[in-house]
Amino acid sequence: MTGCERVTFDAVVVGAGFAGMFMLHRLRGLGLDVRVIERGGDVGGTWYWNRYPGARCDIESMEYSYQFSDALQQQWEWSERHATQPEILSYANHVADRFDLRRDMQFDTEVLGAAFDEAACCWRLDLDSGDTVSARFCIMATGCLSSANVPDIPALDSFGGSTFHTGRWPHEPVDFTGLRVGVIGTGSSGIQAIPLIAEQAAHLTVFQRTPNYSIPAGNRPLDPESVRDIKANYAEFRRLNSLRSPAFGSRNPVGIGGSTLDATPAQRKEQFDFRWGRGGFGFLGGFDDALVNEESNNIAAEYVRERIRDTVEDPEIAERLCPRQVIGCKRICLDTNYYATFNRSNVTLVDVKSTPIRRATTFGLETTEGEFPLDSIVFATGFDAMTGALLQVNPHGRGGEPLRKKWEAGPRTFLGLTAAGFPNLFMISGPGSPSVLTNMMVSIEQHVNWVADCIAYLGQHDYSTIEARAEAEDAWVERVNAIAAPTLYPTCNSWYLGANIPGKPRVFMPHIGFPPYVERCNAAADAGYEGFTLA
Ligand code: NA7
Repeated sequence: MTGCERVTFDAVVVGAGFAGMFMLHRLRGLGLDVRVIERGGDVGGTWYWNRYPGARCDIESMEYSYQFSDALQQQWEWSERHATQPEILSYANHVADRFDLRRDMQFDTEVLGAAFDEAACCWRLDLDSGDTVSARFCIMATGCLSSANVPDIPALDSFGGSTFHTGRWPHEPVDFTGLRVGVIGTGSSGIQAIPLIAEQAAHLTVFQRTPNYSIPAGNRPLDPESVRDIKANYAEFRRLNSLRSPAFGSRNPVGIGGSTLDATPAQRKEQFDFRWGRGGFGFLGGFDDALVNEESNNIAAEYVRERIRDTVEDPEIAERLCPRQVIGCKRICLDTNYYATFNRSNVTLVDVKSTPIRRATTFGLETTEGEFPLDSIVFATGFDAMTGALLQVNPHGRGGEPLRKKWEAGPRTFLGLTAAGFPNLFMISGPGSPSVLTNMMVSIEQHVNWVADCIAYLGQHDYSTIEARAEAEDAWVERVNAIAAPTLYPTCNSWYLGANIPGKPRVFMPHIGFPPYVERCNAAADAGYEGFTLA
């Protein structure tokens, strides 16, 4: 541990969501002095900020939880198949209390910048409190979906009503009773919020740019017998999940497999009917080629379009709600009564692709078709995903190189955990790792464990720094692209590609496939951190 004597902390962790919380716990276990810096007022990350009506996790609750403590997973009781935001937040609070995490956390504090001091071999972080803290290790646990995207609507300042973003929802209750509300955006957040806002508001106008595929969530109270069954063998349940590409769903019904094209129409219908009725993720699981064969994909897509046409009474509105892109290219949404909401007399659907929003006015939004009077606008317009929060802090590495410059043409990492030129900086679920294509809790724990083990190794072998090698990073970027290229993922404008943010480089950011990824991370560590320079 040479050259780093003057640091304030051994490690600084940015973010107190599920990644930052577990990172603190693991590093404390190594005897490190750690400080977590969090811009929110408490723990929970995504679940602290996304308090909009209807917010729920799309991963099932028996899986969307930590596995590092068996006592914790045995004692915590989830109530529903898909947990609500308040329930997940109370889980985060329980974990913070149980492991006494808050005493090393600093809330309501934003990290404005971070720079590697080569002479002192430490990271210096500037905080909005005016303080600077230094640490040997800087761990960015800033989340994949935490930098809110608010579209640049001309004259938005002139709007006289209230505005909200789903990802920065107020902590006080929001009451839309008697109001005319506009929701912009029909991704997961919009699709969850729209049915509930429609029930409360006097009138709801939905401004849709691209229709999305949504499958019934099939949410329900958890069956006590199935909970007992999972808890009796939780470790095995976790192990089986970790062997699957998205790291969840080992209990989802097994499909026919093979190509959709080889199945008879009756077999296809049976699979899709069953999966649609069962609800939740797993709709595409009947066959193996939904995300690699366009024709097969279109059979599944057409099935969903048929369900939309069955549900929505006005055929013209139904057609407007029918997505045309590849199904699964954007993350599939799960809903409760989304399409049926468009049968309500107080709901209007506006297609802002054919009639774009021109500007905001004092009284509402003006499209090329006319003005829509509104009292409130809800932005369900998503996030600058995967890189947004990292680039906001914009760490400066060796030679003062800003991450923004290094990533000008798209993110470059080794293992989605580290970047060449940025010693002792780790990213939890960074671009180039499976992250958003998996159960995030599983990916978070795998990353945190890898980072903690790495830091322990450095201590045991008296190394001060670890840094990804440029050639290892180049090969990794190539690998992530090569895996994604033959799939259907690059065919639409998704946030996986950064295509939702004007000007963002179009690069497929996540690594597809959890098990081979974990194998690669473990192999690097087992070989004495192959692909890294240890100094
Ligand atoms: P998403 O999935 O990025 O959805 C954002 C929505 O907002 C989507 O329908 C966008 O249309 C729409 N959008 C974005 N910018 C605009 C503008 N300028 N005008 C009109 N419409 C716009 O974010 P969510 O918060 O719903 O979900 C994010 C993830 O959180 C989700 O996948 C789950 O993992 C949980 P577009 O499709 O870009 O045309």
